[in-house]
Amino acid sequence: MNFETISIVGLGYIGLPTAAVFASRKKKVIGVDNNQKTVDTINRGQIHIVEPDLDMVVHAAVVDGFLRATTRPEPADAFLIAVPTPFKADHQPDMSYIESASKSIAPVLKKGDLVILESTSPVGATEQMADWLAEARPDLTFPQTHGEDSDIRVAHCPERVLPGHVLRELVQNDRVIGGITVKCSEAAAQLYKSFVQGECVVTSARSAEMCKLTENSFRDVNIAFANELSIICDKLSINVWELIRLANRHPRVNILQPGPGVGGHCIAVDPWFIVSAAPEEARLIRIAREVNDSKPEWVINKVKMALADYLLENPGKSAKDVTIACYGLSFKPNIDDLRESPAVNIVRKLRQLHTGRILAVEPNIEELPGSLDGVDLVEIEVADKLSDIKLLLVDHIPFHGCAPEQGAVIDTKGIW
Ligand code: SAJ
Repeated sequence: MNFETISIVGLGYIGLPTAAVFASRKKKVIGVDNNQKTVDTINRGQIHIVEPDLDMVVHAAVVDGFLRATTRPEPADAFLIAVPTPFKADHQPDMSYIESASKSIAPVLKKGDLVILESTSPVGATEQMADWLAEARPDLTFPQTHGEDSDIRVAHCPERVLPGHVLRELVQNDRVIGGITVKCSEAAAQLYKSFVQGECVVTSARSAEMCKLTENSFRDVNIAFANELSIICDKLSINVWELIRLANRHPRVNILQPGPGVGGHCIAVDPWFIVSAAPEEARLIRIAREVNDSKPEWVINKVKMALADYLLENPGKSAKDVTIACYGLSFKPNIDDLRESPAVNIVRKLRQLHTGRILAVEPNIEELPGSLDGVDLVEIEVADKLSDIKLLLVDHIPFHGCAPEQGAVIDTKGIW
């Protein structure tokens, strides 16, 4: 099999780095995205997302002529679909992006092509994608009906890179590859081996889908354990951070870190795909989601209690005289990504509840999102000086070792 031209559909946090890495291996890459602005930015050799070093790799790929972006799919030898799979209001997976991406590439497919679904997906999504392709192209044969003799090969290969380390992890991590048939898996493995230094491990499409969901659920369940411990320890007046350090000295214990909740587009989403597929059976996975989702409310209650204490100690004052400073807004430390951030939700809620001033410190951004109207973005020193209650939400490096000298402190990350 010769994959000379590779098309990546969806040029976001996963698709764009993947496109750039293929292009850096001198493959001809056609990136497809339905956002014209994104396409124009990339064709100028620039990027629209924040990821260390990605700007350089994309710039080189575009200047050297290996990467080009377009809004309309064009013929290629392999297609990688890397579009979002959010969940709907009832926590059911939203497959509409995969559906429209499949339907958009169907007209340009030709005999011998390989189609890979990279998006994190509910179990059965790859087969569903293959059915959409087959419906649109009755003139071609597909593996779900024609097995190893099909014209088109279809596989699932979930991404598993950590935002902030995408370029390194894309190359170094092992890949799980689930073809609808063995030949589908082999074709996909051959494609990835052009840049993956980790192992390409082959399985079925359904196991590959479940594997990705399992990885993120494993982390969610373990973070939920840490978050639940933090609430229990607070009730029992035990320092949870010390407790975890002590327990982790046991050679077979490795407790994760509590925090204000779980954010990002992955860990707080993917476990729901397991729950929706097996609602009766996925009891622990559902409860872990609920524990993590309820942590922001617990933090807000801590702030309310600190405010009540403050007013008790300062009888002349009312709530509107009290300034609350919130340290950190991103969904995890040392990034500027505010998507699905529990910190942002907490600050927004506090803005609605509190009549006094609310300050936010976020060293990684220049201006606040519209959802935080009425909050003032300030430097650390200003927040330290002006605030009566300090709420640490993200353990950014600049916040380490600078515990505020005055005021009530609520530290959700245990660094002060
Ligand atoms: N968090 C904690 N305590 C911890 C670790 C994390 O509260 O001990 C919180 C973070 O603050 C953040 C959230 O969990 O709000 C998720 O952060 P993360 O760094 O654990 O993961 P993501 O969402 O950036 O990326 C995850 C990764 N999955 C795993 O580590 C199993 C990544 O490899 C996946 O590719 C990515 O999800 C994805 O796209 O699915």
